[in-house]
Amino acid sequence: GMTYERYHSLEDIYYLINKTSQEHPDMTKLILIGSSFEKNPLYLLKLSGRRGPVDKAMWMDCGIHAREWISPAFCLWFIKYAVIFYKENPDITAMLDKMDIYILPVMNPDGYKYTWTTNRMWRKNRSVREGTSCVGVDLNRNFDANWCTAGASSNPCSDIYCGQYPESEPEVQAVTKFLRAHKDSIKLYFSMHSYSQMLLFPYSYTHDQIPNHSELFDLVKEAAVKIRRHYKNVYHFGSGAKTIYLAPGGSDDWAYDQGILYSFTFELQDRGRYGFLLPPNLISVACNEALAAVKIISMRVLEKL
Ligand code: 0X9
Ligand code: ZN
Repeated sequence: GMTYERYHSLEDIYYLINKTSQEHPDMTKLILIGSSFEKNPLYLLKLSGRRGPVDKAMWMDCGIHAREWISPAFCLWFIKYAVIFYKENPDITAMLDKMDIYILPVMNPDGYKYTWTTNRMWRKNRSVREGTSCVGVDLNRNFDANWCTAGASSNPCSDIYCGQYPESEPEVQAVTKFLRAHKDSIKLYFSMHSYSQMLLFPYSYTHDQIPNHSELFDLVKEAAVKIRRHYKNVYHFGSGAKTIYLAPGGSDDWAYDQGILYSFTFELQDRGRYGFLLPPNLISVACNEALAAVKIISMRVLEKL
């Protein structure tokens, strides 16, 4: 129905993922992995096929940056698609039969809430600290990956403030704790952002190439070609540092250095016409093309593993 072609408040998102997990108890599990600075819960939805345990998993987070509303909308879209099309669509069926999929729909609930109530263009979380009246840390600069070097700021008033130390933020702590505990099973990492239509992979903290650069390059290239064919939209692709900019302390680079060798950041629609204010009527195309990219990359990686 129309539910997923709208943006949802934080409360609505909690309600929707809870409802989906109750409607599909055989395929889902709701896991509380921690809480935000303001004590909003960080709920992870675990999706699995109707089968026995498996040793592989995929992770996807949405809403690291508060104003990027299409990102949480995509996580909800993906969840809905998975529960509806399991045993209908061959790709999602294979994915769920071969691996568990962990989805964090809103990694930055405090910031997301703030964009609904007070400032639509807020990016960071909402942590406060002594010595400054400026609020918030950029969660995608707070991971322990060449932390706070060029491309991040140590100024608490900056939109790319890296925080007081690596993993200073409870939202980042919750995610790194879970990923560390599951790093043997998690083979694929996706972080969803907007905007600019890019399919990125490590590194962003250095211009150096990762050992499997050409492998990941071929994967994102195939995904971009598919989006272009089916949706007529252009996505740029490549390593973060070369394709967008140098930016240390990011989740994708950290996950990669933990040994998750298939690690991606997607920048969803659009390319700047509406920017973060992507109208609701564009949600379905934005999500369907990103879904196509997630599916093709996941299917290729599963063939390799
Ligand atoms: O700067 C970012 O964090 C991301 N772009 S955004 O416009 N959504 O803020 C890009 C992240 C790429 N990956 C890393 N920097 N690690
Ligand atoms: Zn972002």
